[in-house]
Amino acid sequence: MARGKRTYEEQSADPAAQQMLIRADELGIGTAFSRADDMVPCNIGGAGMCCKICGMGPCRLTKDGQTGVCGATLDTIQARNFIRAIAAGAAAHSDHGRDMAFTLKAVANGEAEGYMIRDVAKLRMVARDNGIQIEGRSPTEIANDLADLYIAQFGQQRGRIIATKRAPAKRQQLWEERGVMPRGVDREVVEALHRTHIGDDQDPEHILVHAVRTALSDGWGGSLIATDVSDILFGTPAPILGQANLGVLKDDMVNVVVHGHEPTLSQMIVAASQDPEIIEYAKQAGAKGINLSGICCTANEILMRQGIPAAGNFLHQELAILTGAVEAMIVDVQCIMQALVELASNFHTQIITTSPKVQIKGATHIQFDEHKALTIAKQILKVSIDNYKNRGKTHIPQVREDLIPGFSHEYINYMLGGSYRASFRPLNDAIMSGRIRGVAAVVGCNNPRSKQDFLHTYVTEQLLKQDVLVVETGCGAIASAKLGLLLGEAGLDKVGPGLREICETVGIPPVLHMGSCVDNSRILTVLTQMVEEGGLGDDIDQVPAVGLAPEWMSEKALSIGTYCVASGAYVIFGGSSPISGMPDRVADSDIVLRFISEGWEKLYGGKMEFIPDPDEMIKMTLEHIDKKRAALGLPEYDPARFGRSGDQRMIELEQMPVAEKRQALYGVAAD
Ligand code: NFS
Repeated sequence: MARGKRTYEEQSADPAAQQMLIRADELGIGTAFSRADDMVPCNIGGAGMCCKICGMGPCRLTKDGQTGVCGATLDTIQARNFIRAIAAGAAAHSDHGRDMAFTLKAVANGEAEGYMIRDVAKLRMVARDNGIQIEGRSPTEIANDLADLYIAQFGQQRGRIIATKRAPAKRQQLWEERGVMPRGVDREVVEALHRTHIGDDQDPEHILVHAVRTALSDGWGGSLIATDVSDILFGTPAPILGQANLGVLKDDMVNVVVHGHEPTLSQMIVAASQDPEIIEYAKQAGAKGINLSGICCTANEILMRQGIPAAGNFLHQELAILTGAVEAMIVDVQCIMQALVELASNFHTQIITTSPKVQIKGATHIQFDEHKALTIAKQILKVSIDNYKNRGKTHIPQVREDLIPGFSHEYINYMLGGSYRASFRPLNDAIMSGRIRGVAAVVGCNNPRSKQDFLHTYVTEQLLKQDVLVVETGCGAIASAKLGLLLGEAGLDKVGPGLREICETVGIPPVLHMGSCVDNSRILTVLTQMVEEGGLGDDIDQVPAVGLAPEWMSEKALSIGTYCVASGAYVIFGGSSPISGMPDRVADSDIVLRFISEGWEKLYGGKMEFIPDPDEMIKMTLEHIDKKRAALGLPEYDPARFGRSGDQRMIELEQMPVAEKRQALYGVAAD
């Protein structure tokens, strides 16, 4: 049925989502999908041409040569809008990292109920790499020092964020030369706000220098710290079986959905949900037990560590409640729609906010405190169980897919060589020979302005056919999971012959789920290790790799894109550009847009482009990969050259007549 401006099929590529959108209409309930149809985006603000940083405006610059009341030119306004978005994104990721570091400190001091140091090996490795003495010291002693060191990175005023030392040597030198080496996380974010206050930095290129420094404080600072500490406290991910989509909700169990980002709470909810006392409590309420699932990046955190199913990605948060089967949605920080509370009032679902930073009017607030984590997690679960009796009719779409997430860089390294010879050599060799044409990171959000999951999965599938190995994080990874691309056997018939051979040999799916959005730091580590392994140049900008965020919507995505560019990557965003200008109406209103592409490429070897058309995205990705291959002197990619030694070939050989098989295998005719 067509309604509003788009059909259900135009709103989402996911059949489970389509079912729930029909249900929403039957009930007369709006969702982000319908609100996006009703809300025409402001074309002036959308193009970055509106300035509202002071009370003399807002100033909308829509004519050639026009300036704001203060005299600000269009390019200055666009650069200011852009850096403010990046600063907000960097702040969000980094504040998450800060909280993780504080939790590590509390664990080291024995003050964090329910937590422990799960990955002592990673603790020791990270501590050693950061110059902390590890010999003869207990894990808590080491963790104490590491927590202090990491906490200090946020408020550090001078010097450089310590994790930047993990980048390739040449890249570090480039950052020093360009004046973008981040000093401290908070300092860069604060300076971004200061510089964009009325009457401060007014040279767009100069503003964008600091945009790069701010983003680097996220990627090689806050996010990297978040990933390190999460692994130390909750375990470094390794492949595990999981499931994704709304079909993971269960009719006969108490459904608790955790949504947000920080693993501190969700990990404790996982632990509490396995507590016999809580399971018994659920049974007494008439349920078979507790069924935990996740939405957004908190889903990724518990999916890749414990195999807890993902109910969906960003646009599934409302759809999960529409099933009528969710007793409680427990949220912490980031990507939580305010609409949840109003939507939930149509059902029995309780929205429970938990962060001291995030409250929503109408939601139940049970504040989380890592010092009493397990107690609070149990309290939250009891409130959820008590709500089971209020459940009405349910509509759970029976749509779910298996997946194997958990490809941390440590595991990829191990998987390529085993514990005997863990190494990135096989991956580099596969790229150098041309079996793998290059690597693409397909990451980022859902955006209701485009068909949910379509851009992610279309781009992913097309790149796989071109022998491009795909790594994914965030909501993009959940999109591919829902389509069944994160399973080896399910995906291999869709990939190119050379990539297939590698996947079969190593035993990996062609799309590697590397975690949540802060775990894009893992991708930086993989790229660095590929460089250090040798054969693919001496810096990240030489590796045949591209980053894509086809359905981006959050400011965090802009920060990620910017630190990836500054690290040397070509980054393609889908959808619209927040600084596009309107070149058809205002000449040269795309100066900033051009600068972050051509200008940044000259400065950092990476560039940022906004390309709405998925086929164009794929074309540009492949052109870039081939350009980088040629610059490295690697053989031209030729799909006909490989693919004759994998599992598929074995099946073909099995079916051949003996003589033909001898000829194929040994090059000799039958006797
Ligand atoms: Ni990333 Fe994760 Fe999803 Fe986008 Fe939001 S959940 S941190 S921002 S919407 S990918």
